Amino acid sequence: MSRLVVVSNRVGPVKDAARAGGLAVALVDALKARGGLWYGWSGKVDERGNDSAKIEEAGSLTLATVDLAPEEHEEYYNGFANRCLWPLFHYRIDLTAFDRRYYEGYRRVNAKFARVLHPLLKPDDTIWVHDYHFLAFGNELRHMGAEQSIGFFLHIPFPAREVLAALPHHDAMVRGLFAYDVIGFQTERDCERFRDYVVREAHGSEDGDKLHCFGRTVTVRAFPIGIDSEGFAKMAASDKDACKQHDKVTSSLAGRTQIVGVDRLDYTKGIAERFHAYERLLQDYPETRREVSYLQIAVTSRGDVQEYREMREELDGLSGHINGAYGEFDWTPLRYLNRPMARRSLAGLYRASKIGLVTPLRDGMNLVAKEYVAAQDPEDPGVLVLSRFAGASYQMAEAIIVNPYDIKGVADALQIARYMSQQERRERFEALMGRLKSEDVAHWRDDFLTALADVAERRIRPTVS
Ligand code: ADQ
Repeated sequence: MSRLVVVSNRVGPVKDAARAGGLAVALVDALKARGGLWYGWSGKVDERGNDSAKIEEAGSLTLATVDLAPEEHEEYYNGFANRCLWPLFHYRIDLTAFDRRYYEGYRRVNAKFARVLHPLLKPDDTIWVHDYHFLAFGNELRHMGAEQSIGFFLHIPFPAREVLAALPHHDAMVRGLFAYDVIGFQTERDCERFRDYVVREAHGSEDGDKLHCFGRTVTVRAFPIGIDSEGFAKMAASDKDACKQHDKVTSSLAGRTQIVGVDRLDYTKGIAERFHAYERLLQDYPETRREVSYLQIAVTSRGDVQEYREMREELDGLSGHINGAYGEFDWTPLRYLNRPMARRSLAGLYRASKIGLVTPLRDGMNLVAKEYVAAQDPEDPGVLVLSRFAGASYQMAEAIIVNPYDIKGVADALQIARYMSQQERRERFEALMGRLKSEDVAHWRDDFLTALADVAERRIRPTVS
């Protein structure tokens, strides 16, 4: 088997991946079994922004990282990746910064990452590049003469053609993507949008799961990312810390129904809309007061970006308002905590919560929805209320599917979840869990790497644009 080289913006943390969000969680799970090289940014900003990799061993993995110079961090990471691509790909054109300086910085940093990795590569390596930070990376690597198989997986949604066309360099960006051999998306919908762009905007053609354009051919397919479902279920049921957390939460609830939300603090996650929906539940169904308790855990991310600071202020205000208006001396309707939790404790918390509320406005997949279900007690499972705009909704039809913009609809769904019979909860859980097990993170990894290996066997070496 050839060596696997994974390229992603952040490398690790191998031990506490949850702090770094969904992508790190998935990659640690995927890489641990196979070993290989994991390459990306060190997370450090250094005046000199070094141009060579720091190599470390971490169990079966080798980690290779580079630092960024302050202006690289500002233009590539804060700028183009997080203030342009992230909002645009999540349909927030209103929050998108179209700054040419950011784009230039992004191109330069993609080229730098390629330049530093190139001498570390072996001829038969398989390279798997991740996410919107590296749209241009494969093309840069090809320019340096790399002939290895290179696959790309996008963790966030691919936007509709008209939305993408708002990006001044959309054509160069899509052309660059054709340097990859396989392009993977989270859902079939994302593939459809990509195909639509390539065929209608770039005048390419399709042939099954192949797309021809710019004189090249790529395989385009959906590979819905999963979690280590069995491992997570086992942890929730029997890990010492998970059980401790479960018991602590259960006793503090004194028989109330807990609704739980767990997110990175991000405007795509729809947390403000969720707070409004909860308030609507308390308003429209007064009997829920004192009977429910909503716990929202939101770990701060991208604190340097203005929009994120503003959102934090808005959420602080809303949570204060709800508790001020509805709270009692002995009942706090909403507990809102800005901190990371250990994965084990999170598993126990999910299991102690009768309703999982996952209502992003847009999300590539959303792993919290999957973790919540995997953590449930099969005999007496909780109910997942899930946004139709999370990629996960296409695999999780047995959740209560909601439109997160429809505040009243979400409040009603919470009420339906509260009264759902045990029999129905079990039936829904069994269907969901069955699919979570067969479409887990190992399946995602193997499926993608098999597709890449298939292409490699038949491939004519790519040329550069
Ligand atoms: P994220 O946007 O980070 O991921 P998500 O898929 O929900 O979103 O993953 C978040 C991860 O971080 C989960 O594993 C969760 O348990 C963990 N987490 C969140 N808050 C936490 C907290 N307070 N404490 C501890 N852990 C916390 C991106 C895309 C998603 C896609 C993933 C994977 O935006 O759409 O599902 O990558 O592809």
